[in-house]
Amino acid sequence: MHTKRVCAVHDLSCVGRCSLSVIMPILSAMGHQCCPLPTSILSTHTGGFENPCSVKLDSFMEISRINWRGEGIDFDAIFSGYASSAKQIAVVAGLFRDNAAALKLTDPVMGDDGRIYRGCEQIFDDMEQLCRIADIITPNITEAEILLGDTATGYANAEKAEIMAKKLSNLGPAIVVLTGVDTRDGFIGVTAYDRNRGQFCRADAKKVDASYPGTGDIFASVLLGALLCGDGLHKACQRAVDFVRDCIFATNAQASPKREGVLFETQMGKLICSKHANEQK
Ligand code: PXL
Repeated sequence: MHTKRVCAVHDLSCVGRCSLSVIMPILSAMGHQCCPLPTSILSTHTGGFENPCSVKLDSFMEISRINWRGEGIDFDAIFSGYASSAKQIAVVAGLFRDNAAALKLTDPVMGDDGRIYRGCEQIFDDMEQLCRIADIITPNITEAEILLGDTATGYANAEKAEIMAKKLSNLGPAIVVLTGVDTRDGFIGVTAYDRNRGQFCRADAKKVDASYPGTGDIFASVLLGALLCGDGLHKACQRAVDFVRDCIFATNAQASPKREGVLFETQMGKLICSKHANEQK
């Protein structure tokens, strides 16, 4: 299998274990080349730190896209997430056009637990347009509600999640993976809908009473990494759910502050794929 090249269009939050700080090591561990295109650089993420300082990279992003087009650089997958301007989302749409054959995964990062992340209100409509042209989207319940124009509650059980996932796939993406679903008593996980197969699937894990920033980014990275390794949708969802659960367990065991995110570093060995490791032999 040739090494897959992923363009990851997310912010770089220097402290707090989210976005590119977790995406790059995860995709690398899973055997893929990760080329970051930072949307912004922030001193910390916005969930739990007082005053992050940040620099938007809108012009840099567009120039990079043009540079890559001139160099004939293309990608097997485009993976987008947190964006803070319409211009940044337009660059992602440009990358989608430049890489027509790529797998296009959009995580429409806008909020969680019924609350909107700072600075994300102004990009709702542009994010919805981007979701329409993606192949896979991975919203949490709050983001799904925003995309569907519903009041943000942040809560859905499996039945409600199936209805939401199907509605979201009507916007355009063939696969919708809804995260943070109350799948069954005492469990939490994802509900996925594959429109081309007309099939739903679920993956879940025993609920732990804790939530941390960055787990959505970790989930989507492992999901994409697994799909690029050739796993089917259900297996890829379960691998991603299991990895997030393991990270949360490891973090709770050390009583680490919530805003520092999950201690994913200690769990990375679980992502290394023996298929890749044996290829040099
Ligand atoms: O993990 C989502 C995320 C990404 N980027 C930034 C964030 C957050 C969540 O708070 O603040 C900057």
